[in-house]
Amino acid sequence: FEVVEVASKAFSDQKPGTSGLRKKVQVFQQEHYLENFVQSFLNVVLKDEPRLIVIGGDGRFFNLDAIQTIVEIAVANEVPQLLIARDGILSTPAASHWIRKYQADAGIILSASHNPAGENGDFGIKFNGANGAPAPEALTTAVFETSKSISSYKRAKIEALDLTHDQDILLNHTHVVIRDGIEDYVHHMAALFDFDALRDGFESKQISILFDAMNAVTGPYAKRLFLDALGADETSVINAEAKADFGGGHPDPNLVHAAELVAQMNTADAPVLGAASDGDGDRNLILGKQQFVSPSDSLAVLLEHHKLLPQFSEGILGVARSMPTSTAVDRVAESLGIDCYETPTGWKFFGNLLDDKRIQLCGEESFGTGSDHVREKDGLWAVLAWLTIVNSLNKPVAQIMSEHWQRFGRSYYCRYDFEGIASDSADEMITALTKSVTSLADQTFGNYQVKRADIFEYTDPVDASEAKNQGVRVFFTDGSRVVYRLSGTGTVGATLRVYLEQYQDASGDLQGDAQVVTQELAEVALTIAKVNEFSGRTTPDVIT
Ligand code: VG1
Ligand code: CO
Repeated sequence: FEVVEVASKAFSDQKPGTSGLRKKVQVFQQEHYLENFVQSFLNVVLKDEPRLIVIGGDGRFFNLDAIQTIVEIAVANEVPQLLIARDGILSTPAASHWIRKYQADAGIILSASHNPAGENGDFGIKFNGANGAPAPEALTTAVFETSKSISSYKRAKIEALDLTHDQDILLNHTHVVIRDGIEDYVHHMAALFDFDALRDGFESKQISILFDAMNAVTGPYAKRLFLDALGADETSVINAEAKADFGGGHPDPNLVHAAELVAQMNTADAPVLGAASDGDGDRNLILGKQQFVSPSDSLAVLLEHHKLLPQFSEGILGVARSMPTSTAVDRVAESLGIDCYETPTGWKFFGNLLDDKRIQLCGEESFGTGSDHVREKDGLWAVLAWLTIVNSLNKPVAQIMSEHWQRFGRSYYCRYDFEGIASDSADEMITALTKSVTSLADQTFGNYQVKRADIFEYTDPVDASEAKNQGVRVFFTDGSRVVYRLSGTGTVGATLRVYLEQYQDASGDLQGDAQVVTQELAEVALTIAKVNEFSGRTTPDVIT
C-alpha cells in the first residue's frame, strides 16, 4: 500500500477541555479534522520514540471510522505497535489498565463520555500517557499548539481493518494487534477483589444487584463480571448492549438520567445495591434500596471502610478529591490521620499523586471514584468496592449511610447545572464574580454570612506544575460553601456549574433531603453570581 502526505489546513479550535477534545460528530467528520489532531499528537509524542499505542473507544457512532483513520495515520508514521480493542470496545478504565499492563507509551481513547451519541450527537478523543493517566496539561497544550499550525499529515492507504476478531497484522513497520478489550479488565478486577466471597454472597442472596449499563460501554463488561464471574441473577444487568447511539439516551449515571434504575430501587423488592455507569465506563452511581449515595459521600464511605477492600487491608497511604467535591472525605481522612489532597476538577490532576504514592483512593462529585489500580476513574471498580462493603457488613446501604453520618456529620450536597448559556454571557458572569471575590467577605445574604471568597489555584506537589482559575469559591461562616465554574466538557455554548455544600454535624437532622436542605444556599449562590442577570436563567437544567 501507498503512504501519502496529505496537505491540510489547520483548525483553530482543537483545544482539549477537562477530558480531551469533545465536539459534535459533524465537526469531527470534517475533512482533515481528526487527521490533523492525531498527527499533531504523534508529532509531539514521536520525539520520544513510542513503541506501543493502545486504541479503543466507548462504541459510539464514528468510533470505528475514527479508529480506522488513526490506524492509517499511525502506520504512515511508523508507530511500531498498535494494540486495538476488538470491535473498538474499550472502556476508559480498561484502556488505562491496558496501557499499564502492556507498558504502552500512550493510549488514544475515543469517547465523549456521557454526552449523547449518534449521528447528531457528540464525539471525543482523549490521549493518555505511559502511566495510563489522562495526558497532563503540558502535553495537551503542546498538541493544541501543534494543531494550530499543522499543514499536512501522513496517511497509509490501507483497507478497512476487520476488528471483529482477534488477529495480528503486519502493516509495513507497524504490528497491529487486535484483542478482546474486556478479558484483561475482568482479570484485573478478579485480582483486586475477593470473587469467592462475592460469589458466595450472591449465592446466599446476602447481596444482589441491579446494574444499568445505559446502553453504553459497560454492558459487556458488567455481564462478564456480575453474571459470568460472580453468578448474579440474569436480570441483574439492564440496558447491557453497547449501542452506537446509546439507545438515544444520555448515559450519565445520576438521579435524572438513570431514572429507570432509580424507580426500580424505590420499589419494595429492590435489590441490595443499584448501580449505573456512563458512556465510557469511568463514572458510577450507587444506590441502596430507597437510598441515594451522593458521590462525595461514596468516596468518604469507601475510605471509612477501606480495610474491607483487599487492596487496602493493610491500610491506605492517602486520598484526594477534586475541589468542588464535598469535604465528607476530609473528615474521614482526618480521623485516620492520613493526607487528603484537594485538586482541580478532572482526573488528570490525580495522576502524579497516585504515581508518587501520596494517595491510593480519589474521587469527584461528578460520579467519579477510583484507586491506584489504574489511572482513570473506574465505575465498575467502585461498584465492586461497594458490593464488597455491603457483603462484609451485611447491612443495607441506608444503614451504612446513616451510621457514617452519625459518626462524621453530613455534607448535604447539590450541584446545579445551567446548560447552553451563551459563552460570552457565561464568561462575563465569571469575570464579574472573580472581580467581586475580595469585596464579598463579611457580606450577609439571608441567613448566610460570607467568611471569605477566592479563586482556586493548584500547584502540583509532585512536579510543581500550576493550574490557575480553577473555580470561584465562597465560604460562609456556618461552614457551608458554594463553588462556581464553567464546564470543560460541553459542546454547545457554556455550562455553568454551581456546587452547594451545607454541613450538618451529628447532633442535627441527618436524614433530610439534600435539595431541600440546600435550597436557601442555592438562592444565595444565584444571587451572589447574578446568574439571572447574566444568563436570563432562574432554574437549572439539571440538579444532581
Ligand atoms: C466533568 C466533571 C469532572 C469530570 C469530567 C470528565 O467536567 O465535572 O469532574 O472529571 O467531566 O468526566 P466539566 O469540566 O464538564 O465539569 V467524563 O466521565 O465526562 O470523562
Ligand atoms: Co466518563
